[in-house]
Amino acid sequence: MEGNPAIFAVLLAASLLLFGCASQPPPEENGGNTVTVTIKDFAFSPGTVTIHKGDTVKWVNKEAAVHTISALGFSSPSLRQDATYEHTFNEAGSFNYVCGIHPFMAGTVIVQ
Ligand SMILES: [Cu+2]
Repeated sequence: MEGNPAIFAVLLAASLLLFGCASQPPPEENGGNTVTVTIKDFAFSPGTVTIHKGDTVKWVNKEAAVHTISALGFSSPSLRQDATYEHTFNEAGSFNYVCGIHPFMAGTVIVQ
């Protein structure tokens, strides 16, 4: 009888682990993830991100210059240093965007 509680605890922990994994679907297949694009040195990094429908791209301005995200269907306000902007992509396609202040800054979001 004395060994049983320990065995039970191990089994419980194992089953919790298994259940925990099983209850989390593979994130890349189900949307709802957030991918971060950093703005630095007057460039978007990475310049091209590939995501799935329902995912969100979060832009973070990591420099003193003010930037925006400007695309056909959406645009951000002016982003000062450390400001962020998020957009959720619910349709598949290739979406090009630029900085509205520095149009030579370009990036692409590919939504699968
Ligand atoms: Cu800019």
